[in-house]
Formats: sequence, structure tokens, C-alpha cells
Amino acid sequence: QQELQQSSITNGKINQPLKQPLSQINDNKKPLNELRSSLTKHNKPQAPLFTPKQNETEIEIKEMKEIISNEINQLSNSSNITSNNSNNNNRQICLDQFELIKVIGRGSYAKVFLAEYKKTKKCYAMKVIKKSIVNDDEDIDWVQTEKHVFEQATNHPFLVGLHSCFQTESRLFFVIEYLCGGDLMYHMQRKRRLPEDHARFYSAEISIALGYLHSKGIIYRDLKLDNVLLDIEGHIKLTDYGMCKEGLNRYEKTGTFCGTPNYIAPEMLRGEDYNFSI
Ligand code: C58
Repeated sequence: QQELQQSSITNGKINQPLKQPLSQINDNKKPLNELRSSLTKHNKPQAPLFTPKQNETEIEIKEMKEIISNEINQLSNSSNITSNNSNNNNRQICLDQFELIKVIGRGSYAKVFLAEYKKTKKCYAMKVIKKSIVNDDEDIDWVQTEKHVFEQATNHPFLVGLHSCFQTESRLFFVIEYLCGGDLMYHMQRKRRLPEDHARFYSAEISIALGYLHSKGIIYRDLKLDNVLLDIEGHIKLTDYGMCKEGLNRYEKTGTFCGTPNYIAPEMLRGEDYNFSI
């Protein structure tokens, strides 16, 4: 703490960097407003990085609760269809066996719930993908890739594993092992500044995780603070394999433009083909 205080004195800005998306930190010349409006013009609007003020939070939570209850109703309606089927084949996992607790994350094509598996009372992160979004062949490929990556990842210490997966008429479900420590974005906001040795530790674990995926011919392509989760001991695990590319050998390249705006790699911005360096 002392170190933090000292650095706040020597550099008055130290308490602020994370108010801006990371990629903007070095761009101090442009006024923040200008940057912000140009960002919303070109990219999808970003969720606020800092926890909003008290009232805003309350409103958000209220809205969230309504959304969740709607979603949970929708989900249980759609699960009725397949729960009838699964009575025939014993022991199949379906939505009835989970208690949905809350939404913990959302992406452009998926929503992630915290869910309790009723049988064991263990918590899982449940990633739900609407099938209506996955309609052409290319899209089906990435869902299959995601499942393949889960299969490879399940025994690795720094990658989240899969408990089970199933589907209803309208949705796909990935039941993922749950890490209760939050993500690095959350931790960096709380700490304001990550000590160098912590950063080195996280980088090392992330490198091991990426190295493992590369050795299996998989490019991860969506490394960002939100996807680096912490477990109860403070080790990291990467989550969200939705952006992975599989089946690449050492000499092959690929060119799909994808990722998250604030974290796009230079190769991709330049429109070049790329491989594991990404
Ligand atoms: C976390 N950034 S896959 C919330 N978001 C997610 N959490 C987890 N998996 C995923 N244990 C996400 C997202 C995915 C794709 C769409 C975008 C969001 C997850 C997996 C396993 C925990 C979370 C922040 C957070 C971490 C932990 C608890 C609550 C929130």
C-alpha cells in the first residue's frame, strides 16, 4: 500500500489509467471526449470500465433482475421440450438439473449464467448460445471448434474445462467449471496498478496456457483482461474459446478479422494473414 501511495504522489495520474480503455492510455494528446466519441462511432459501445455510482448500480441491478427472470422463464420454457425426450435416455444432462442464479457475463453471441448443479450443489458457469445466431455452415464450425477446444483444455491447469454440454430446440449450453475469483479486469481496477511481480506471474501462466493451445494447433485470438479468470488460489485460467481457430500447422496462416476492438493485434489491423503470433 505504501508503494501505491508513494507512486500516487510522484505521478498524479496513477489512480486514473483504467478509466480509459487500456489501448487509449498512451494517447494523452487527444481529449478523452473526442476519443470516446470516435470509439463509439467505429466500434461497438463498451460497457463502463468502472463500477457506476450508487444510483446507477441500483437501476442496473433492477433492470438486470427483470432481464434475468425473463431469460430464466424463456430458458425453462424451451427446456421443457427436450426434458421430455431426455426422460427416455436416463442420466442425460439438461437444464432442469441446474438452478440458474444470475447472469455473470455477456458477449455478442452468448450469455453466461452462474448455475448450480442441483445434484452436487456445485456451481458452474453456463454459456448459452442462441441457435438462431448460428445458422450458416461457417458459424456451426466455430461452435464445433469451441467444443473441440474444451475437449483439449479440460485437463490443463490454466484453461477452463467443460463439465458437460447439451442443447434445447433453441439454444446450446456449455457447462463450464466455475472460477470464483473474478477476472483480471476486476482485479486491476481494484488494485489500480498491478505490481510487476504479479504481472510477471500472470504473464507466465498465460504463456503456458497459450503455448499448450498452440501445441495442439489452436490459436486463441481473444486474449483480454475479461477472459483471464482467477481461481481461489490466485492462479489464472483462460475462458471463452468462441474465437479460437483450430487445425493450423506451423506453416499455415489464416486471415479472419476478429477479436475485441481494444485488443486487436497489429497484424490483424494491417489486414495481413497471421498464425500463432497473434
Ligand atoms: C467474466 N468476465 S465465456 C464474466 N464472463 C465470462 N465468465 C466466464 N466464462 C465466460 N468461471 C464469460 C464470457 C464468455 C463469452 C461471452 C462473454 C463473457 C467464466 C467461466 C468460468 C467463471 C466465469 C467475469 C466474472 C468472472 C467470475 C465470476 C463472475 C464474473
